[in-house]
Amino acid sequence: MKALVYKSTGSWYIVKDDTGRFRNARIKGIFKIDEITSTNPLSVGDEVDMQIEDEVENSAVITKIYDRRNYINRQSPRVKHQHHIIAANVDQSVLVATLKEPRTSQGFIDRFLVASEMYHVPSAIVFNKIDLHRKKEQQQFEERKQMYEDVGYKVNGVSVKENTGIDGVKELLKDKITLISGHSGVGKSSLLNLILPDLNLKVQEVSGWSGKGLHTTTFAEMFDLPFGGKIIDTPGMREFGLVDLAKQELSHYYPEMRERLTDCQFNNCLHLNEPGCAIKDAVANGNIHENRYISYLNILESI
Ligand SMILES: Nc1nc2c(ncn2[C@@H]2O[C@H](COP(=O)(O)OP(=O)(O)OP(=O)(O)O)[C@@H](O)[C@H]2O)c(=O)[nH]1
Ligand SMILES: [Mg+2]
Ligand SMILES: [Zn+2]
Repeated sequence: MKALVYKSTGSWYIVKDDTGRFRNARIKGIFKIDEITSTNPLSVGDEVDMQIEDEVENSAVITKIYDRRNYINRQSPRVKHQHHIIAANVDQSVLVATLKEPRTSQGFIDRFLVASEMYHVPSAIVFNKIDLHRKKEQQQFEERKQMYEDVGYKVNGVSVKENTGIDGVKELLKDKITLISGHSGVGKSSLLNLILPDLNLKVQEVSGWSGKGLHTTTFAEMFDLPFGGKIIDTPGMREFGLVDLAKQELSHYYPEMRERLTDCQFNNCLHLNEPGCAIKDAVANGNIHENRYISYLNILESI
């Protein structure tokens, strides 16, 4: 019987079968998937075949994994060269960011966007905790919103605490399979609890907030949205390591650069100091946001 993986801990899984029933499943034996070296063979969003093992215990054995439409990788936090597949077969990736408690840097946001472009997964940004914005943050929010919308990304400002802007997020999520990412403490689980009132996901105690991020969610998990679609909550992340990215490719993953690349004099232009560079011209003319170019340089240097 076909089933969909809703939760993966790396050693056991929760799957939903074709009849809509949830089961505890495990893998029997070893099967290799694609050519990826991954610390977890199956991830949330994987389509599988399963056999019922025990009706009473509600257990099942996974016997086959179907080819993935796409998958989202993260560098394993423990082993540098190993990848950890966070989710498979997603329609879009949404970053929850905050300008305060904790602060999400532009560099982190741009790394997220680059990673999504690499996977060919459409992405959007939700700025949460706008209730905490004072004049400075509000101005920064408006600047960033404009900057990212100009490039073509959707940006929403919300407060889960005060229930503002949530309709816009629901519209964004409707009928799609969405992966939610962001630093620990930005309110990913809180957002899901608001959208899915019966859910009761564990969130950080307000008193426990130390500014460090305590990682309240430990495994990625998928949920059905009552208005259509699915959403995947993930553990908070500190950094966005970009796996398998060459310097030469980076500008392809900045949409505003990608569309101008053929205008550079050299086709291997890195847009640093080369003559006839269309990207540097566009930055000088204000057609590419200077902050985006700066983040490009920072990422380039880190590769
Ligand atoms: N002021 C304010 N606080 C919020 C808002 N949304 C969430 N919080 C608080 O932020 C804290 C962290 O929320 P979580 O939902 O646990 O964050 P998370 O992103 O799931 O964190 P991890 O699971 O560790 O990745 C909690 O104390 C929430 O009550 C908001 O809109 N405004
Ligand atoms: Mg959480
Ligand atoms: Zn160039």
